[in-house]
Amino acid sequence: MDASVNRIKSSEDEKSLIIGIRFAENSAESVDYSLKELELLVKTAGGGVCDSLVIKRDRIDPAIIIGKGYIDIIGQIIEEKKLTLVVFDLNNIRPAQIRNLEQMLKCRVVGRTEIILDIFAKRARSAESQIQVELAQLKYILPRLKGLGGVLSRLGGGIGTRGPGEKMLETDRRHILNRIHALSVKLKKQQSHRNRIRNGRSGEFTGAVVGYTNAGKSTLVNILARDDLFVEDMLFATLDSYTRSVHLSYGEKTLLTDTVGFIRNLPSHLVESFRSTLEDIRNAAYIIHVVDISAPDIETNIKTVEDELASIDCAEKDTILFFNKKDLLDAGHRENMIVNKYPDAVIGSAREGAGIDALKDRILGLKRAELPGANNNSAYYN
Ligand SMILES: Nc1nc2c(ncn2[C@@H]2O[C@H](COP(=O)(O)OP(=O)(O)OP(=O)(O)O)[C@@H](O)[C@H]2O)c(=O)[nH]1
Ligand SMILES: [Mg+2]
Repeated sequence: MDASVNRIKSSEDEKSLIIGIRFAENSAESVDYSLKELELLVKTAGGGVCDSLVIKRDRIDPAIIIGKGYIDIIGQIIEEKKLTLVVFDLNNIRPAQIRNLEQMLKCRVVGRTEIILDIFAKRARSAESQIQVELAQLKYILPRLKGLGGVLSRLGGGIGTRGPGEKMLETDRRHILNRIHALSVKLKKQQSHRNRIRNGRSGEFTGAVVGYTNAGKSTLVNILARDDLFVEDMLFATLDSYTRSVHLSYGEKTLLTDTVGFIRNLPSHLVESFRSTLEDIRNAAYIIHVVDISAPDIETNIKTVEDELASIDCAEKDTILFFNKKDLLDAGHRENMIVNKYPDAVIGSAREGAGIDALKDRILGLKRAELPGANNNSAYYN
């Protein structure tokens, strides 16, 4: 049986309502921030956000997530604004909850995970990241098959259902398991290819540029390497690792690998699937952690990245914090706070080239410290 027969058409103009759930322990700001991020995610996935709603709850209703009273309110918004999609700011919504809500609201319902999977599916370019995304989709879908009546045909198309995994519509569990197996074998081959490339560079001083999505990692690698990587004001512009050579000073260079961005609540299957890409971080001699200094919730962004780094055993690696997008700050208030809190960080702007020399000096410091007897404790601020 050809699994691609039922390929669905992607819809580029879905009009959606996004809904945040606020539990007693959540602050209004954190729920708002997460909802703003979800809005950007939906837009990146090609949809439009027409309205948003925050609903207070003590707990998730096992059948319909929210209370019955809200169903009418949401139903009215859907009708008035002719919406086609409701997106909950929740991961791992149960299939039964989706089915119940869709029946009551007469509208498609998805969660954060589906949106992120969708973006990854759109962004995946290399053979390796395409396999990784498809694997993540299938692993996400597999345990949900039962709740969907055993087949995937109810998905119906649109945001949250696109990507390589969409080929598996109307396909049964056995088919999906076979496909997962075949993809895993393919991925292993790709990974050994990547390992060979990495080993070829083993003598080089290589760093990894990591950070929250949209922090400016690719822009920074561009300016450091004077190269032309794909930069865009959207989440997850980069899904593949790229390695570039960067001149530090006379006769001294480093290799720098640009990596996929992190985000709060990254679906666990995706983290798992992108492990091989993350291997580039693990194998790096040092890390440049890029932080968007203008982001509303810097501390949570930093913590998200640090937690991910810890989960791949990279917490102890030499790390240079680079606070980017300094040009977006009005007054020096936030900058002073950063300097006080992170005295070793470099503050600059990849777009304007500020802080780049200081950053190169810091890298050079790390490189020289690798040599026996070297002494380099200097810190640079910009
Ligand atoms: N104002 C300003 N914008 C910047 C700066 N650096 C990057 N940007 C912008 O921020 C957006 C994201 O930049 P990218 O370099 O793609 O960010 P990234 O971290 O690689 O993002 P992902 O690969 O999507 O995770 C783009 O619109 C950049 O032009 C900066 O120093 N100042
Ligand atoms: Mg990037």
